[in-house]
Amino acid sequence: MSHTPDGGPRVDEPTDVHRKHVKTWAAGVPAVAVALKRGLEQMGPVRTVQTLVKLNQRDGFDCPGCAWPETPGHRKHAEFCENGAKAVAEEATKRSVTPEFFAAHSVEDLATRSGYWLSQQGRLAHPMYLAPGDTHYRPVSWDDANRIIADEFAAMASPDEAVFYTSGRTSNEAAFVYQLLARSLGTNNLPDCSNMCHESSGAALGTSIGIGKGSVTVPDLEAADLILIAGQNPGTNHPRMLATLEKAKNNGARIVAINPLPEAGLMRFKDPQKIGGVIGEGTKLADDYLQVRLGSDMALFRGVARLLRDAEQANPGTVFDHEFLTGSCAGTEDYLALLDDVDIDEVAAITGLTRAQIVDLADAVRTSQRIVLCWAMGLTQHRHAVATIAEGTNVLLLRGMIGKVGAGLCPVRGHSNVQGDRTMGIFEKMPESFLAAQDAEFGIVSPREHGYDTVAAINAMAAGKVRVFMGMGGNFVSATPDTEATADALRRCALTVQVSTKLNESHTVTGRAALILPTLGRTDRDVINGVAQRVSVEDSMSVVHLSRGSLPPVSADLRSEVAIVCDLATAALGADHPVPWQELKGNYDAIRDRIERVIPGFEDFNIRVRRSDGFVLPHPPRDDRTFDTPNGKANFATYPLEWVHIPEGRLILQTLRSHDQYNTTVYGHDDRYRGIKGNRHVVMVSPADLSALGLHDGQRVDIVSEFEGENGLEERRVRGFEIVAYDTPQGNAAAYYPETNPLVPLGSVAKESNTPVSKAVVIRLEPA
Ligand SMILES: Nc1nc2c(c(=O)[nH]1)N[C@H]1C(S)=C(S)[C@@H](COP(=O)(O)OP(=O)(O)OC[C@H]3O[C@@H](n4cnc5c(=O)[nH]c(N)nc54)[C@H](O)[C@@H]3O)O[C@H]1N2
Ligand SMILES: Nc1nc2c(c(=O)[nH]1)N[C@H]1C(S)=C(S)[C@@H](COP(=O)(O)OP(=O)(O)OC[C@H]3O[C@@H](n4cnc5c(=O)[nH]c(N)nc54)[C@H](O)[C@@H]3O)O[C@H]1N2
Ligand SMILES: [Mo]
Repeated sequence: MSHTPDGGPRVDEPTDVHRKHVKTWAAGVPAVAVALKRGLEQMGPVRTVQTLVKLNQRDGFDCPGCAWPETPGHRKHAEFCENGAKAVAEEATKRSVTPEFFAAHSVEDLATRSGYWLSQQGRLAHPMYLAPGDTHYRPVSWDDANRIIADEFAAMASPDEAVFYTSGRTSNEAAFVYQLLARSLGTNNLPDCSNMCHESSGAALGTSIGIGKGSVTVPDLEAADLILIAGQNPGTNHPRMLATLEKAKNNGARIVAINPLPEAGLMRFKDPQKIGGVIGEGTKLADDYLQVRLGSDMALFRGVARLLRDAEQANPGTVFDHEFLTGSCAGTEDYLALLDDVDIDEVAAITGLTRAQIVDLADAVRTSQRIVLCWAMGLTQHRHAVATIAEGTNVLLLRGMIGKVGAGLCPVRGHSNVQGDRTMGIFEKMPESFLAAQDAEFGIVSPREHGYDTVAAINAMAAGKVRVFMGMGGNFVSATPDTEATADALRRCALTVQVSTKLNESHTVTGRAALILPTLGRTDRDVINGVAQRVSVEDSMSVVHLSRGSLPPVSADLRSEVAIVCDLATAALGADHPVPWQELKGNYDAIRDRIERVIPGFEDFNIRVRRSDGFVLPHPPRDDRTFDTPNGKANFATYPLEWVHIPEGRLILQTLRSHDQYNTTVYGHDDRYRGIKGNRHVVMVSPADLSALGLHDGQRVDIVSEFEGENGLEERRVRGFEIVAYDTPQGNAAAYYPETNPLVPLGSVAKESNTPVSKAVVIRLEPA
């Protein structure tokens, strides 16, 4: 893991921080240089050319980097993106992890290495088995691996002793057969990375507008006149979004960034594909930068709503979209009544903004005609995340900003197919309509009782209720909260199975037995029965399109995720099971035919997905302003106002991504835009807090989190972090994920969505 069991850094990790200038612009020439360097290091010249020209191309593969869509009609031009290129280099590396590697390194040895070291070893090349009591993984045949899992399934007292986790890179086809396997076995235990990611968005939007997905397209953003970007760092995590923002800007949009940190990518963009981006100043993005305190966005949105209401009362008929409110919304009066209690000076105190900044924002919202609200983890990973997102939605509803060109709600997804996986049924509580349709199609009986989400799965493992844990991608032990507690929970399983491309910490923290099943990635050629297979994915804006890898796999022993699931299902459920697993495995078109018959919106799937830009799934609010809620209306939410309180002498810590990582995969140690290089064990603290706490820049500290546990006040500790004085609001701190995951308490979750609260951890700093 990224820390020793007592919370210190790993021996192989660099510990000296090099300070650089904090950047005020993103991309440009350095981005190209870094991408090429990493590409050449990992892939060599031939694969670098082969991959980078195929990225997000019509006949190429979907970038495993993020879920930002391609601009329709433009997929023939390579859209350059530094972090997309790094993601590809990481996957398409020529290095490989062979059985000889595992013979040389015991699991105990591997467990002392950092995540960075593990992933640098290269692509997993052979199925490996760790037998009970063994010290080393040893090679195993695919047939034996499937038999080991099938035997363990057979030994379960109930199908609910199995847990099937999914990370968001899995294709639609693989996700569909994977959930079909879980439900054929008889369990809905299908936790996924989304439970830690945009679950709060799905929960809020589901109640408010009847569908948990965003309502805008790229052309909408380009046509907007006001774009609010709250709790998102697109310069690092969705770099291709910057090109869209630049276009919107050139079309006259005003951009407002709402973020505790001055993120370079929100300030200025130098497009490396344009001469102006190479030698010029680039394009200014955010017109206004609102440096809010962590967890204060709900108060800000409510303050804006109050000012809108006051303006409407002063000049009736000029602010609200009355036709929309009367015809399409419910709960408007209740919500407006709630605004009586709002005091703008209090909102200023909560957010850390000035009254003038809040009034300015409200004026912008009042006078703009096409407003888009974008957000990501800065809103979703709070205790009151669902209420916060619902509040932002309320503001847009007041102005009728949904279901019209240039306006709408834009939760920006993370993993490249996390949205598609959910559409395919990766969810512990899929609706009856899905289960009934699937049962009718296949002649199975899916269980109806809801399964475990991610946090519930950890609790069940800790309670000894889980026999088999299977991970379809991802890095469960590092991505989840409360690392040591989660690790102990995983160790209680009889068997842990990881379907993976790269070595990670979840291969070193195992059940009594463990399997590593190496799989093909997006960039790899996938040939079954002599026919090249293609998979499909759904991006953040509900566009479904094909992806085909073309690189020769690093080893002949890799299998596709679809093949792995179908062969396991055959071994576990028998050749005469009603689902024709081998037929599905033999041709992915057959899987798409089934998806078409089970899931609405996939009519003529195989035909439409072959069109150059794929096709867009239905979205009632966006398509025709209809709302698939129980009352058929868009609903105003009326949550009590909440924000994050900062206890005396304590700080609120957000855990976030550096510019040089993909979730738990650390690409390198250069958080270039924030000017922090060489060491990831850092904590960013405001100069004002440093003097108040008697600490100083460069000092080594332990970070201790404090929370109310089952046994009263509990703490967690990580050691050896270096303080970096940084421009963050007073009372707020920031440090990298996953190094700080041990600090996030398992019991600290968002209401309704059960998402771990990774952006508001109460901490104190103790000099080391
Ligand atoms: N290169 C790269 N790309 C990625 C990923 C990656 O790790 N690396 N991860 C992918 C995944 S799975 C996801 S979910 C996305 C994540 O994309 P982001 O959500 O951009 O990721 P984070 O690094 O968690 O950044 C959170 C941002 O929100 C701000 N923030 C934190 N708390 C608050 C708050 O209370 N209010 C406001 N207004 N702002 C706040 C932080 O300062 C930071 O700028 O990126 C995806 N793309
Ligand atoms: N403290 C804190 N915790 C967080 C977050 C945070 O902001 N703060 N963010 C949360 C979020 S938003 C998310 S999405 C989760 C991420 O949680 P996960 O999705 O579980 O984690 P990743 O690091 O993306 O998974 C990386 C691993 O996936 C495997 N992999 C990569 N590509 C493929 C593939 O094509 N197929 C298969 N089978 N395997 C593949 C590789 O082995 C790699 O090691 O973490 C969450 N945890
Ligand atoms: Mo995510």
